Amino acid sequence: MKTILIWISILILISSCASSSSNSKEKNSIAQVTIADSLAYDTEEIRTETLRAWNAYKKYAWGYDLLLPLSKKGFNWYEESLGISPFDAYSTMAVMGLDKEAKEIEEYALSKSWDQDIYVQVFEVNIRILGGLLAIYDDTKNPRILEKVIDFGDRLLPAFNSPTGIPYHSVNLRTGKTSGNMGEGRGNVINVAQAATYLMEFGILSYYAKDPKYYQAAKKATQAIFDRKSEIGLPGDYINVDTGEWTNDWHYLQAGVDAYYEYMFKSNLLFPDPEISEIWDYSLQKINQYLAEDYEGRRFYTCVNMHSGEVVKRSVSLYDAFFPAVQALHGDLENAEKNLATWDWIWDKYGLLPTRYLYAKDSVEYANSELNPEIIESAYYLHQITGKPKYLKMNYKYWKDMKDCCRNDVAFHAIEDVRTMKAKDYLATYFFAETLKYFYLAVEDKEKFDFNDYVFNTEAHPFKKSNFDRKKYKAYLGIK
Ligand code: DMJ
Repeated sequence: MKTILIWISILILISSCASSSSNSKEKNSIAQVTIADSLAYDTEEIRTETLRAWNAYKKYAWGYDLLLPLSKKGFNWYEESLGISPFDAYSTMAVMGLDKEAKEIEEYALSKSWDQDIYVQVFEVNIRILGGLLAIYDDTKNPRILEKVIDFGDRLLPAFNSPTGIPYHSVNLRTGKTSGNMGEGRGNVINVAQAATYLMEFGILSYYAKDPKYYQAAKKATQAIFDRKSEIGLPGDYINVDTGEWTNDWHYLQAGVDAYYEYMFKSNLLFPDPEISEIWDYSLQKINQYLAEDYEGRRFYTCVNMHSGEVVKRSVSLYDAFFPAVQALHGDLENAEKNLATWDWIWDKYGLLPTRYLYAKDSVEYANSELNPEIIESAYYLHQITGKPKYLKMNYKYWKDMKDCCRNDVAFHAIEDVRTMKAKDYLATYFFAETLKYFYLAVEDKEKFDFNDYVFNTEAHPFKKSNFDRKKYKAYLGIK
């Protein structure tokens, strides 16, 4: 009986959305009522699915970085485990009220030693481990967790000791030695996202440690990229950390650049810094001028040459689908809605997003799809910001499709090819941090989690704005 009622409520929601046109009357008209009607069911189901996948990680892969859900074993990124999944999972457990699981992860974090003789990728461990640890501290205020966070942050800092202030690709957690990762002869080259996605975690760490050194390192890296923009105001995509020279002259919003923009905007929401917000305002104008392309009636953000601004490839990647969320949060709803409409259109072609899509050829370039969160994140933001029910409907659809193609007997798995839906033996750590969380928050009660109270890092760890005192942050971060 309950199931029938639930489905009736979803059908009412979907048909209401379909019949309401995109005029202003749509705004707020059905959203509240229908969300309220279907709330209990949806949060419940997503919570149950989260627990199911989490218990599979615990059973088959506890202590490893992540779960291989088809072969049912653990997998590590490096020769020693960092145990990444729990750090990524904590804030999702907390948001879902899974207190026992959250407590277990807090204990696990306390037991973890970072004195490991391994080279770790600074970008990836910053957003997942440092971000995850900060989320635990933000939530618990456990001083022993703060010691762990500071210890981890201190082990990343040597990566920023380069002639340019741009971090090296990898750092050894024990020795502080650094390394590149681009292969023989390419020198210490990294992409823009790896170079300059630190303002949020390092800002929060500076705030809690009351020590500006972290934020200042992150800021220097962001400024180092921005200062090397071309004559038309665009950065490239790959840069030599030692010389500051661009080694590739393409520019886009795809993985490799994406979070550089996300952080120069979002960090200002927690820690307003005029020098960073100026960089964001300038950059956004350039994105709109050079990357936005209307092609056959749809909005794309394309790949251009950083010097000429000419289109070099009509390609988009599923990572770019984070940008409607940023546009909407910035207040540019017109472009946010156009942009997300394109992503939803691509989703409908395949029932998932392929990793890379060539829009002028209407074909897939990289066909894999790995439970990524970006389109869900943007639909969640746009629903919260506009109140339009069509964005909630989108997330229902994505959830249903993802369950159809990617759910197995123990958890969820990635897809090797969206055209065949062949399963891939991989469950990325961000599935716990981001994908499940955004699905859940899309239908969560505003009284339990108010979107307006938080800023999410790029790995969806939520930080409450009111935790950061507007009178103190400048001193703690060293902002003039
Ligand atoms: C996440 O790890 C982060 O959001 C990152 O910034 C890029 N995208 C992946 C998930 O797709």
